[in-house]
Amino acid sequence: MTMSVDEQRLTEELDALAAISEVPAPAVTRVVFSDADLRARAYVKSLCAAAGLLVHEDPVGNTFARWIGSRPELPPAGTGSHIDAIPNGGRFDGTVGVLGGLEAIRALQRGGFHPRRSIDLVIFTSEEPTRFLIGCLGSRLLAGTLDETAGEELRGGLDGSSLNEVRARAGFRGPLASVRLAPGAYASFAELHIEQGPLLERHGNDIGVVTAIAAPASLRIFVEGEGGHAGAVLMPDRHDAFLAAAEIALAVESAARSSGSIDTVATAGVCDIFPGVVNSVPSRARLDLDVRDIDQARRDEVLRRIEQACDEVARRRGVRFRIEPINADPPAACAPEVIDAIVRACEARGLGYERMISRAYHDSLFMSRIAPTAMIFIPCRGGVSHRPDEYASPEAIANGTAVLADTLADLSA
Ligand code: HGY
Ligand code: MN
Ligand code: MN
Repeated sequence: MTMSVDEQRLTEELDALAAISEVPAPAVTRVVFSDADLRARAYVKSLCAAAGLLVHEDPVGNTFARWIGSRPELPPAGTGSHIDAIPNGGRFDGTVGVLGGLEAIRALQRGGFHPRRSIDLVIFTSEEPTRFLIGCLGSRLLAGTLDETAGEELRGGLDGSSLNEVRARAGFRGPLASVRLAPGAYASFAELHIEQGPLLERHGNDIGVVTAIAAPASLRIFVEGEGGHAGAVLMPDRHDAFLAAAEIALAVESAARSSGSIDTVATAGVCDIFPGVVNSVPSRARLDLDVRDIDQARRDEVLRRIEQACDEVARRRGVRFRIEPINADPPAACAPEVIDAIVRACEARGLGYERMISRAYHDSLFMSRIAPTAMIFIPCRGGVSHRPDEYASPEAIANGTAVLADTLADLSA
C-alpha cells in the first residue's frame, strides 16, 4: 500500500484551527466550552464528516469520529488528542494529534487501506486544567477515574458554575456516568503529540516513542493571615498571607530541586492575593501547585515536604494553611505492542527515533487505564510549548502523521 500525507492540507487545517481563538495570533486561547472551543469543535467535526467518519459526542463533549472497519463488532483502534488550549498558549499542543490523526486516516483511505477493526479519532474534552483545575477531565471520565459527582463538585470559570451547568450551556447533557468506557473498549490507543521538550531536536531525531508518562499532581494551598493598613501595622506585628505563600512557593521549588532526580518538577503557577490593593497587608493568599515526576514515590515525597513546609511557616509567621488536593495520579507505562508498532513504522520509513518518557501529561495517561496505549512525539522548536512561539515544522508534523498512519494500519489490521 503506498500512502502519503497531504502536508499542505494538514498545514492549512492547523492554521485554520489556530485562528479560532479568543486572542490574536500567534497566541491561542481556547478554553473548554468557551465560544472559541465550540467553534473549533464544529470545524473539526465538519472535517471528520467530510472524510466520511461517523461522528458522535458523549455527555461531557468527548467527540468520537469513527472509520468503520470490516469487523465493526471488534473493539476499535483509537487515536486522538485535544483542541482546547491554555490562555496565551500555542497552536500545536493537542491539535497535531487531532488533525494529524484525521490526516492519517485520510491518507490510509487514499492509499486504499481497509481496516478490519474500526479506527476512532477521539477529541477529548478539557485536557487542560484551565477551567476546572483538573487536567484530562474528559479522558478521566472515560477511564472511570472521576465519577458522576464531578459534575457538581468541579466548579470553574469566573462565575464558579459547576461542570454540569457549563456543559449543559454548551449543549452537552446526559449522565456523566455514561461517559465511562469499559476496559477493552479499545483494542489500542496511539496519540500523536509535540514533545513539549528539547530532546528530539537536541538529538536530531524525527520521532519520540513514548514508553512512560509522568505522574501529575496538583493542589491548592489557602493561606489565612491578618490584613491591615500598609502604613499603620508595624512589621513585627504583621501576619502577611502573601509572604507566607511566597515562602511556600520557594519551598516547592527547593523540594523539587533536592529530590535527587532531574525528573522531579514543581511549579506554583497561580497566586491570588486578597484584598490585592497596594496599601493593604494581604490577609489571604492562594497558591495553585503542579508537581510531577516519573516516579510516584518521589513525587509523593515532594508533596509531603510541601506540607511540612506549610506547618513550619504557619508556626513562624502566625498564619493558617489549608491544603486542597486536586489530583495525584500514578504514572503510565506504555504498552509494548503499541510501542513496537510505532518502532516498526519508524524503521520502515527510515526515520530517526528514540524511546523516551513524557514529562507532560496527556489523555493517553488515562486511556492507558482502559487500553494498550503509547504515544508518538515530534520535535518542537527549542522544546517550547504552552507559549505563543510554540512551533513544529510541517515536515515534522507530516513525519509524525505518517508514522501514526502506519501504526493505525498495523493495529487495526
Ligand atoms: O500540563 C500538561 O502536561 C499538559 O500539557 N496539559
Ligand atoms: Mn498542554
Ligand atoms: Mn497537550
